Amino acid sequence: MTVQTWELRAAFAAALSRMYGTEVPAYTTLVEVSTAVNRDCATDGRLGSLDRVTAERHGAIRVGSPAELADVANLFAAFGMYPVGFYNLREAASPVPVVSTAFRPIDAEELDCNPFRVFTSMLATEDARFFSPDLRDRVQRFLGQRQLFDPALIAQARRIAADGCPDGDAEDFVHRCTAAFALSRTPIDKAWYDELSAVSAVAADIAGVATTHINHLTPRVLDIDELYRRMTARGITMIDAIQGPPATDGPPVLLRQTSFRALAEPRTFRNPDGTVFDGSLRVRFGEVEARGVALTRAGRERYDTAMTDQEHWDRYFPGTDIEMAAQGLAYYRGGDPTKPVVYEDFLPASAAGIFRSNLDRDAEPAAADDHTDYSLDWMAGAISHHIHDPYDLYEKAAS
Ligand code: OOG
Ligand code: NI
Repeated sequence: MTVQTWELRAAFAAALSRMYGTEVPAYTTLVEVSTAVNRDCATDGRLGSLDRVTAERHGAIRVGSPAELADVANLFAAFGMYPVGFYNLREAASPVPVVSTAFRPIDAEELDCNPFRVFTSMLATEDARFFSPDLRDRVQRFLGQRQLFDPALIAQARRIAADGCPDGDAEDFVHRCTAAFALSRTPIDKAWYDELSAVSAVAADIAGVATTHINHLTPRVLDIDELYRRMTARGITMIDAIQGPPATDGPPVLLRQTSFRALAEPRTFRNPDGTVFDGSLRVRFGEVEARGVALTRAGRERYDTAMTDQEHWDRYFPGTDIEMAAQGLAYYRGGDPTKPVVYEDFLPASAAGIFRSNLDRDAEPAAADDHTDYSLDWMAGAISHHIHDPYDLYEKAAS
């Protein structure tokens, strides 16, 4: 007998959540407050049942090379999580040297059973605005020598993606996959980490250490304004703003996110002379999200304009789902305005904002020309997986 894919995915999400809770204790507070907000929030269940919303998480991980991203794609495919969308965060108002995709379930039933998704970023080492040829070569050499995943684990993931996971193998497989994302205790080469930090804090987080780790694990709440108030009342410093659309009386759209500042976590470092010392790093933070209805291409265009003029939101978006549906701005199952299709993806401006807001400071990119060809097609080729277009998936969900 084989395990259902969604059960394997739910077990993986739960195991990562347990591990991350032991690594970042403030995460547990965030989950408690989120759970309480959801319980206290009257919900009609149209954007997901209370159980689904309260169990829902997205993770964020960062890798260094196309080969590492390909391994991640193969690993996540075993859990029924496939790449959706291409995010070029180098194009953001304040650029971050990564390109990203989100691994997630793509069918409505799979999403209903367990919607676990992981926003996955790859360091754009070819971007000359961040990496000189010399540094790029050294980063690529460093990345080429490390191994994030045991090749036997990736081979097993490929077998599971093709044939399913035998009952007896599930526990061990989930355990080994989870462990691959644990924070490493190996001392960090201080000089190398600092050299990369001078280019970009994200570059240091990715290529300054020998493994990858969960950067954050994000619970979903039904009322993010209330969550923000309650976390602040508990004395937890949140970033200045909620990213994404403003609070409105009308139907919630797309995705709203906020986070608390990255906490100093103890890490060990190694000096050039080989001596080891204790220090700390601030790279992991607690994020929370609220999800609304998925917008059509027309709705998304309108959203992008509205975001430049947030005080006048109601000039761009009507106040009811009925009007949203009638104007073709958002997706509803069978066109029925009482059945919104939930937005399952991310927003590039918010993602760049989330990356940024948690850096104490970051270097400005150099004025070099960017001759890279990172794109959705490039990424799909590099990982040998089709990258789904989110709009195709929403069309299908709405039909
Ligand atoms: C990813 C930042 C983006 C989101 O929710 O938009 C993100 C990262 O910090 O690695 O997680
Ligand atoms: Ni996130």
